[in-house]
Amino acid sequence: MTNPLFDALFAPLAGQDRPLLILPDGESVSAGAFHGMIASYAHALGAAGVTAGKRVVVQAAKSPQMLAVYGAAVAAGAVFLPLNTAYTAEELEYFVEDCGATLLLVDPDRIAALAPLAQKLGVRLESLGEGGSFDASAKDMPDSFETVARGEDDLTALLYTSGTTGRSKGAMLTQRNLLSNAQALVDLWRFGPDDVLLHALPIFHTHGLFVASNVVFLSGARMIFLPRFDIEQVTAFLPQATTMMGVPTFYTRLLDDPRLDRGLVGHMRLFVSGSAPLLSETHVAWSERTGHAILERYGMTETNMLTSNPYEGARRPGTVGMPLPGVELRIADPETGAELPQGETGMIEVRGPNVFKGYWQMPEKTAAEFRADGFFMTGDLGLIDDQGYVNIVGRAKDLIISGGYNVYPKEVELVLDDMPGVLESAVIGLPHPDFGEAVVAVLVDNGKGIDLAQIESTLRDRLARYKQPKRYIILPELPRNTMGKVQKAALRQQYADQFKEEVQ
Ligand code: MLC
Ligand code: AMP
Repeated sequence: MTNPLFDALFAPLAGQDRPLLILPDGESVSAGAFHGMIASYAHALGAAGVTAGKRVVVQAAKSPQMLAVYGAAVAAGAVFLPLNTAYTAEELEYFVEDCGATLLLVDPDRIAALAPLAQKLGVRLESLGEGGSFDASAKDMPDSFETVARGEDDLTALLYTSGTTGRSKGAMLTQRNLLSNAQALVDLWRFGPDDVLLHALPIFHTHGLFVASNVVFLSGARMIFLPRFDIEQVTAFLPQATTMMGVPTFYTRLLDDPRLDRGLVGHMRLFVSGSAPLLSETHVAWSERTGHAILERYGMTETNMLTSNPYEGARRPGTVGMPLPGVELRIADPETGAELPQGETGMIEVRGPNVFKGYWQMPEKTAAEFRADGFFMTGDLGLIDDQGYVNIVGRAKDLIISGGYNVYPKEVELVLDDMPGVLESAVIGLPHPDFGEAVVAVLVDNGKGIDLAQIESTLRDRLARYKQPKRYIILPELPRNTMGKVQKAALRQQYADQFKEEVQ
């Protein structure tokens, strides 16, 4: 049966003995074995009631098994919904309920804690990984599977992204979105069977799942598949790799390590950075230390990758390069949508086969973010310079990007405003040497006294760790403009040096 994404990414792996995933213990999973895992998981999905179009939610440790469930979902025509492992049970509940999941896969040690939630929501709960019930079910299944027919417009994945209103939205990604982007990146970045990608990103976001993994599958490359960014493992494996994709924190952490030198990266041909702004100084320091110019690219959950610096030609620090082939990009007046002349700053708007289908069951929110001619408003502000490179100069959306994870202040403020003692709050991102930006909460006391220990303890249950403020500032009142709007820019300016002295 035809299933374009499966046929391009996973079908070619069948029967190949070559290593596909090299694991930190030196073991590897061959392409053929991975293809077999996908098939048996696809049967197990069917046994769990996951038929075409149904949602399978996975909140589990990064592992070959988890990656194979992605392949299995594509094979079965199901919708894959990976979740950050940092999300709390409360956050998880929202996603499972909102998407109407059929199956929830979690690490084996979380089954007992999540059983009541699964029962309440009527979702089937299974465990994934060593000793997991889902693996046990897959074990008895055949290692070949007839893929379910799918078209390019069919939904393949739902990735939730928070919003400025505080409520997360599920970005619906189709087969075409993922495939067109992977094809463009393989070409542009010259991926091929000789490549070994050092993969230290999580696989629950676009960067680690679609950009990194799909490019490897499509090009016949292999990857060193590390559970997370651990500096010891990364420095140990770099000499065997040809490419690495990372968020800027990967590069600043490596620059802080005395082992980083030209010898360590002697086998590398390409370093890619994205998901957050790479400081020019990091780009320059990296090229002085290693002789490599980091290739910075720009993307979004809703759009996959949008622009890239060139493979050949100048990779210009502080820019995100040119639109990918097939991607239309314009700079428009945020109010009117009128296209602005080259060099002027405005909203970055995009259109192309990479752009998502809309937000899950939110037609109004979807409509509000598209122009009538089909261009999607990214919420990023930028300009196109005189050499055609896109420069991101700011964000129209109130968003903090910390270590490559997005934090929408509104979501944190809603929780803080509910706390006893808090009259109101403003959550801002301040420059941080490790995470780029760090989440900081500015609080106003309502006269009853603010108990920070209680606030921290409540937040632990309600918000993922990376969303929790790294620091609290208590003020008698928030700065406001004449319209009564909180002046976050003034707060950011006033406290810009908060983390300057932070020792890593
Ligand atoms: C971990 N912590 C973070 C954090 N990551 N806090 C803020 N921001 C983060 N990103 C918390 C930990 O829970 C811990 O809390 C403390 O900070 C220090 O943790 P650590 O051990 O130093 O963190 P580590 O596990 O090493 O993780 C840092 C990281 C990781 C940068 C390696 O966050 C990471 O892999 N980020 C990549 C995110 C990503 O893939 N983004 C792509 C999105 S897709 P404590 O206090 O309990 O010790 C996208 C589209 C596109 O944006 O264009 O790609
Ligand atoms: P996400 O919603 O997690 O996919 O994050 C997407 C956002 O990350 C974009 O809208 C940008 O604001 C930001 N982003 C991604 N890549 C870059 C980059 N190279 N430079 C600056 N910002 C980036």
